[in-house]
Amino acid sequence: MTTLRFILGDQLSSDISALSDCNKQTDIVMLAEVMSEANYVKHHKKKIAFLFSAMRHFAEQLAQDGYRVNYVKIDDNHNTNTLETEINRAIKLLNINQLIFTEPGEWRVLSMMQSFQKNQDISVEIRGDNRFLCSGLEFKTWLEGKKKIPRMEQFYHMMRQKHHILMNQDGTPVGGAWNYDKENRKPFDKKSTIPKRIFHKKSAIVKQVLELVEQKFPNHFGQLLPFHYATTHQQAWLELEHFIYECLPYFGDYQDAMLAGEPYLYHSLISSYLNAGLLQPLEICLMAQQAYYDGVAPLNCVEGFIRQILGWREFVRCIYWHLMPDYANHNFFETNRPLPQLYWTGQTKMNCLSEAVQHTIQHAYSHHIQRLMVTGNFALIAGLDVKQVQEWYLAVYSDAYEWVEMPNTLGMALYGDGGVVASKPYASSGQYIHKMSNFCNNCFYNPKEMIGEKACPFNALYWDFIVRNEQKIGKNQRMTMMYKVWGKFSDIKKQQIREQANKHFTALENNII
Ligand code: FAD
Ligand code: DLZ
Ligand code: SF4
Repeated sequence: MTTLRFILGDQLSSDISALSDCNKQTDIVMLAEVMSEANYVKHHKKKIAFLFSAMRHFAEQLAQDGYRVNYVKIDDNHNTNTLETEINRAIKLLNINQLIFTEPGEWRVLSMMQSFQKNQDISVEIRGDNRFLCSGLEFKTWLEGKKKIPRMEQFYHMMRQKHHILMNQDGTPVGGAWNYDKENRKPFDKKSTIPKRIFHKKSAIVKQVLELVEQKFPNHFGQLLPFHYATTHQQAWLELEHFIYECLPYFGDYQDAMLAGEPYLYHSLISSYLNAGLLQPLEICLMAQQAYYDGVAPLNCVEGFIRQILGWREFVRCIYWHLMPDYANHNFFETNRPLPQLYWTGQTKMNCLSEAVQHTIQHAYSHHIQRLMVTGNFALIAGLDVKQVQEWYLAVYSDAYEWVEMPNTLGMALYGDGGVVASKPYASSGQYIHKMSNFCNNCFYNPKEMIGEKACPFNALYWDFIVRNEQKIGKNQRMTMMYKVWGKFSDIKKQQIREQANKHFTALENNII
């Protein structure tokens, strides 16, 4: 009996469940670079380069550790270029009769794994993903007796207790509160300097992969060079250390701030490494917690950071697996406006969108508040097609896999699930962006104007969104205030706003906004 242990491109952890109990003499560990994974959405060039480089480094490490590794490169002559056909080829070639997987991050890949169960000559085992801190079963048990899925905050309290993170001996949260978000909403005030980021020297593997990506994926979105991503566990760990000491002390304060030309501010940039398995969530939370106890970073920063990983990240994964496959078909606002060109080019007179998309083109990265309140907010209020928007987010960010992208895009940014993830739509006018960034200073539009050539499109589109969706969200208690404000506008003003919104829609269709 020969066992094949298949490791996906985002499963690059030596202690992953598919590798536990591996017999290094007889079992074969397989990784495969395939076109179908790079193309099912046209991933950013940097994302492909990062993953292929990290996969190759990981395979090299496994071989050094004594595993028998079958690695298929994207330019191997016999590569059939899908995961399924490559596994089938290996089954024949290597005489495989047992397949071991760790569950993947996407429903479609799980279906592919399950399809092998139809083959009676093969025994198939799909193991839970031990890199996450809350399993699907635990989540289901936690939901028992609850009328609907609770908000993330409640889940987060449970996770803090379970993992004893930032907890006192008596079961109360350290500092007396669970959440210090009120302290974490400052615009950037120039009082602190923004740390430089570390750049990693390119290994021979990285250099080779960069050439390959340029050659094989010339039409994919985004800039490949310069390329400074970490591609090994050691390098990812350096990134984490750099963040903890240089950025975490300010992370909370400026978590929601946005600044022109500064894609990173004090964010950790670890999501790509964490999601691919180069870092583990618990080690990150423990390191951040230690930084608080050592006086390196204040509680509001440390708690805010830990909440993103122990709370949001785990929560959205549980939501994804709990509600799929139906979840993918939600479209609460029934939107269908095509995704405009500016999402791919960054060419628009709206400086905030131009900045956020430029960051994305250059780095396959944009920090959370830009994803939520700039590109996400605009997609929401302009009523962009939820599928096209999700496809965009999945393709352009180097940390994007469906389990995390979908609940964030469909659920949080677009309110497309009708309120499972978010308690109200994250819709806002230009005022929010004006307050939290300096983007408006260099914009063709004026955030204070509602009507006219220079009126910020976020303003009229915001009100248009509110009005056209009254049936669906008018009764949401967190929205009633906005409906009262709208009700106080004169009829003429209401009409002007809606006409202005229509002008923005026309400009959007003609790519001249
Ligand atoms: P930091 O701001 O430093 O946060 C620390 C870590 O917390 C992140 O590395 C990440 O692992 C975790 N985290 C923070 N917020 C979230 C969240 N809402 N959901 C899950 N984890 C979170 N994150 C992804 O990893 N992949 C995605 O495809 C993705 N798509 C998103 C789409 C939209 C529309 C929005 C609004 C958010 C999305 N996020 C996604 C969440 C978040 O924006 C990114 O995790 C974050 O920007 C990554 O940068 P960072 O590592 O510097 O994060
Ligand atoms: C994203 C990605 C890309 C671009 N390429 C590969 C690949 O060639 N081989 C592979 O095993 N995985 C790749 N991935 C990651 C998968 O798409 C990911 O495992 C699934 O989306 C499930 O999360
Ligand atoms: Fe964005 Fe409006 Fe500000 Fe321009 S004025 S940067 S469009 S919020």
